[in-house]
Amino acid sequence: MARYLSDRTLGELPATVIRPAYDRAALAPGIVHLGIGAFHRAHQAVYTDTVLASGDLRWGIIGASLRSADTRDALAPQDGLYTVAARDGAGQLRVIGSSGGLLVAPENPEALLAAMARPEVKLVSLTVTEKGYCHAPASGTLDETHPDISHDLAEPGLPRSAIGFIVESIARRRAAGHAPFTLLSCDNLPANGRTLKSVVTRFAELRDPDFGRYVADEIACPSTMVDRIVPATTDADRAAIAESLGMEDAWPVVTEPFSQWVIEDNFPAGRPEWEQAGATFVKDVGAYELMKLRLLNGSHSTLAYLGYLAGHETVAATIAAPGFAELIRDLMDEEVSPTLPHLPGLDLAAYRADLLARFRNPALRHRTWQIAMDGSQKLPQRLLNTIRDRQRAGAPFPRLALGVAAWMRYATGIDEKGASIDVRDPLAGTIKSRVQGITSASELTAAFLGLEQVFGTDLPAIPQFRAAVEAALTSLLRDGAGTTVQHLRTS
Ligand code: CS2
Repeated sequence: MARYLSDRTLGELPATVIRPAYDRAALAPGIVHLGIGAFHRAHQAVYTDTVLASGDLRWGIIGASLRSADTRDALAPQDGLYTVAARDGAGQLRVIGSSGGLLVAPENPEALLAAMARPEVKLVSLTVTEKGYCHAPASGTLDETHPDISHDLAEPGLPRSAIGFIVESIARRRAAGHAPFTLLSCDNLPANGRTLKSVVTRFAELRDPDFGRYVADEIACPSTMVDRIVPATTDADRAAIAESLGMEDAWPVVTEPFSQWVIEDNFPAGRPEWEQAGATFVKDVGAYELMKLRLLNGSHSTLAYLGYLAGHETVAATIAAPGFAELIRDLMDEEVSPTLPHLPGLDLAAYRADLLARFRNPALRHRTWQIAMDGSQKLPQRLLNTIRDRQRAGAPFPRLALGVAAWMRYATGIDEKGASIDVRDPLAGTIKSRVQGITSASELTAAFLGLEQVFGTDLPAIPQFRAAVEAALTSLLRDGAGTTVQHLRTS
């Protein structure tokens, strides 16, 4: 029988593999994390692992999946241990031990609520992706018509959404006289702490206005900027890592060496000293967030849609194709950077150069299809808010508009060879019914711009915006993505 990674087999790993240097049995669960996907496991769980290794054992993580049992099924037999492989050529392997309990919310909502209500839990952190906030992406406010929100308001003791779990557990702590936890959003949303606070407060208010006031007054929601590129693990990754470990790991994560975490220092219930692992605590993360969302994620989404349409499977393959590196460089230099506030001590030119190198990392197989998911939730903070700023400044934005048009072209669900695209997006159904049978760029633009939850009411009313998107879409439909990108270079 295959040998697996576990507390029992840790001692048998090759000496080169870094492993938890603390007594895992002595960990107290100070953190409940919602959404234990690859990103959390390669980012916050690693920073926390370093804090635990320093001897502060108060911050063990109870990890919950809000949907599938996959992660728990893979990691529970391994006592929650897994490997992080940081790759850019050579790889370094590190086994992470910070995740202890693993819960699957739909199997047993009560177990998760009980964990979140434990007095030693000081922090509830989240990586539930943009759509997990059940908000309208254009406005950032709670979508009160969201089916999970209606459900969780009707059945507060059996929540489905992260928001429902958070609010019910706050109510239980309050009733039990436990101090509130701090809520830490680690998703790529603008002002993620503020957005989380707004949806949670509104949800609590809908339950009871007095409770809404309590949440508004008592729950701290620091904002964060999180950054590490973490593609979905492949079977080839599993095989290569098993080979190096000399044993199986059912779900390792593969990532880049780069990692960044900037956090607003507002933790009334206390916090781990993540600065020991390189996190930066600041008064205001706003400028860092804008820089990262607009430069990294804006470029990523643009590369994902155009790259997928041009037939490229990964980001590294896309950026290596003719015209793409120039497109992203010019997008960042000419259109995005002028919208960013000045950050003292930060060399923006070096940051942009690093980004291009990170996108080129050939050791990461980051699929364009993966990043293309949930575009309706991502576009506002990645591209549309930047366009708003450019428009206000009277400045052009052809490359940003191309990114938006590429999303539209992709979201029609048919690729350049006429094959169907597996579009994963909460609005996929709505979009499909809106664009059915439409082939002209102008009608498609109009159909998409009618999505108020994405574009708001301001953008569609701006003639320059409409015209730029329609021009880009015309070229994508007529010439295809690869040629459109190459022409940009020569035009
Ligand atoms: C990516 C991000 O999938 C996506 O949408 O743009 O997950 C990106 O890799 C991270 O934000 C990097 O920090």
